[in-house]
Amino acid sequence: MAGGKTVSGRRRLLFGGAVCGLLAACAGLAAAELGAAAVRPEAAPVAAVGGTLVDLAPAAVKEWAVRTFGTADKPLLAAGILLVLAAVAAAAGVLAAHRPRAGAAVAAGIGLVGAAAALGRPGAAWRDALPSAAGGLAAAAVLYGLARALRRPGPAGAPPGGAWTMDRRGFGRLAAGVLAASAVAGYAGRRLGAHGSAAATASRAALVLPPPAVPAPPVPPGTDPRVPGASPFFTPNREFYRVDTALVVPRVDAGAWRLRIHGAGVTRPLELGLSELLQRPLVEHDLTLTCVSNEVGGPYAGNARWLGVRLADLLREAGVRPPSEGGPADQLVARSVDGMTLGTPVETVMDGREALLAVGMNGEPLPFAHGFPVRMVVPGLYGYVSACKWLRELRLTTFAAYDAYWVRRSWAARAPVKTQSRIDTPRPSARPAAGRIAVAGVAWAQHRGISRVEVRVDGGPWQQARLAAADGVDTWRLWSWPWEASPGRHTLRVRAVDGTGAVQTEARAPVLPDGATGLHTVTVDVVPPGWGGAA
Ligand SMILES: Nc1nc2c(c(=O)[nH]1)N[C@H]1C(S)=C(S)[C@@H](COP(=O)(O)O)O[C@H]1N2
Ligand SMILES: [Mo]
Repeated sequence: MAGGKTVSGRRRLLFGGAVCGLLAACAGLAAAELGAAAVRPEAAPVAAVGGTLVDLAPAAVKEWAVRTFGTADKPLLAAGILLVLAAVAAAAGVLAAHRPRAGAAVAAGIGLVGAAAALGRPGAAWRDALPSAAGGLAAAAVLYGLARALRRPGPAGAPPGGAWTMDRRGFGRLAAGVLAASAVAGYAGRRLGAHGSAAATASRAALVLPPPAVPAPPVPPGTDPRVPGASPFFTPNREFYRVDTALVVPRVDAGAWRLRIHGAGVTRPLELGLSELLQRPLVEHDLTLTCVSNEVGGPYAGNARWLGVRLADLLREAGVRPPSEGGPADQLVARSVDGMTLGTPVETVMDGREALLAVGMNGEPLPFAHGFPVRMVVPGLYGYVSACKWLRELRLTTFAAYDAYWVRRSWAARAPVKTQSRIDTPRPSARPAAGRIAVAGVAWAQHRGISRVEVRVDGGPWQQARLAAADGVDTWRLWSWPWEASPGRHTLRVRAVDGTGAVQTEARAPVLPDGATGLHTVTVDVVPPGWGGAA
């Protein structure tokens, strides 16, 4: 046996090495967490690598992820990154068990990957590389130390030759120590990181929104018939859908927030803080926001009462004229603090509709997830071409000269909302009892309004649904239809007619490039009365 490695020695190097690699990864992540607390949460390695992957992913992959995982796509992405990291770390550990220096070098290299990703993120400064660099160094040091311990010659009489001869208990103690230190450092990093955004949290808590100079007209009675199982007219902020690329929700300190308005045709560039913005007259407006990634029947639509400054007024103040008045810019590019860009037609923003720089949502300052302190909303346009959250810059340019974020990823540059209708109840595959069943849902065609909704059962005629009262043309309209349902499997379909008289198309189109079309269809099994059906 002299000089040779035993089979069990090799196995120990393999498994012991992998364990060393995983422990080193824990130590590295914890060190990076501490570093990110000192720099900013977006600079943490998993967030930086995840953000890079989100930006690199082809539109089709992103669209598939949103469709398949919904809002769970972000935690799943993070979990995927951690799994890959674990695999690479285990491999580095096995290498380290044979060649400690080489293994440590690989660990440091993983840190460099994180650092490079962090440096490539929007708004990154050199210090954004620090969390990953610290993580890489910590991982390298821990891996080197553990690998050396693993290889240390054991007591006299044990087989020599670089096999694992350190006693298990000693190694176990070392491993437990590394784990405990990592847990403490990681936890401290998290706590300190939360403390770092305390100023933003406090600024939101302290923000008192001025009353609107132009309040929304009273909501007419009857906008919300409250059919059980159907969407409410106003979507509570907590339930409002969220679609964005931010793996870490930006928490902007309102006191430090600035907005810059500049570009082609701007004769008086503006730069404002929040208090200056709030000195302007505030307008209240009810508006349904919808996402271009919403499948027919999907959940990415919500209705809120927004409070904000008229964007057209601010643009006029800056000297901007729309193209119809000879202005040179036809595109308004909004940029967020996290580097997102969204392009909106200047003509649309200035045509008299209530395009707002919103500060309030359903009676409170914007939630962080919905763009605090200021976001844009424009009636009639999908969110990705209008609703920039965490806004920090408005630049006037042309569609010919500049493609915004989603346009570079094969989505359409211009995207007015398409007429859509959705059946909220009964749910697909429900088993309601035969008899009268309330079919109900929502229909939207922002800035055109909804004039009619029709429901069809199986191959029967289109029947007119009962429309709830309309709260203007920019919000969705609730509808219901009393169905005398007979036992058996039935298919319900819905379609809407917009305010111009155009009927929602049945033609199916995918969400890419400018929004899905087709009719929402729900199949239910109506059970004979007395069978205990359920919606
Ligand atoms: N900064 C930023 N703003 C953004 C996005 C984003 O990814 N980043 N997504 C847009 C999209 S695609 C939509 S549909 C709306 C969604 O707004 P909500 O999350 O408040 O519902 O925000 C828009 N504004
Ligand atoms: Mo969207």
